[in-house]
Amino acid sequence: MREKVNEIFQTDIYGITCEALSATGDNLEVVRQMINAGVKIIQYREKDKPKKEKLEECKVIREMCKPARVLFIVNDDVDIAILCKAGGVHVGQDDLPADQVRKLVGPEMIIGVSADTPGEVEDAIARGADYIGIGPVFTTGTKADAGEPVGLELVEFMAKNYKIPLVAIGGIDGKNIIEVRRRGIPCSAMISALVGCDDIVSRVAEIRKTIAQSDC
Ligand code: 3NM
Repeated sequence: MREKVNEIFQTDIYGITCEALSATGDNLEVVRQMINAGVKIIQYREKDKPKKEKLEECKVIREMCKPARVLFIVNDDVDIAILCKAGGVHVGQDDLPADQVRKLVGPEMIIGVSADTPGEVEDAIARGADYIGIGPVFTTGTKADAGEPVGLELVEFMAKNYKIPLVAIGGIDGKNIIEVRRRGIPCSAMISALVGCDDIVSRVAEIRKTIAQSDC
């Protein structure tokens, strides 16, 4: 997968789990619906579950993603990503740096890093990150410590100045995704806009219709 990272991150929607916010109350159902909706990148993100439980869920999700050719990424837990043979792992600024993560995960796994300043992006690139998550672009209620919104100007700056695949995150929904795309980042990560609805397949179809009707 890693050699195809540029191609993979041309996709429009990067889905992220959050059981507490999900309409069905079940991560596996959320993932099943995301896969049926044609979402091609799915991240497992659970802050409050015991690791043992997270590993079991991730093993099941990995098996669901494989036949659908969906890139499965584990948030934060490098050990779980290795153990469930995920396609990728995503780390924040307070987690292990990408060059150290690489030593643990080997040459094949995709490493994503959250960064919200040019300095953080350049550091992550120098340490061998494969993609960068930028946010929060808009106000979000999903991540308490996300900080102030970085705004669309930064999205545009990052898109113009860095060749590495970028993912926009934070407060993105079926409407403002168009603004993010217009500023040059094709791939948007979403939690509440997807997991919070009963029918993720219809929601994704609606978002894609809006994208198709827009000029970007
Ligand atoms: N990371 P929603 S914002 C997980 O800025 C996460 O790095 C962020 O949730 C960052 O789509 C965020 O519901 C929450 O706003 C995204």
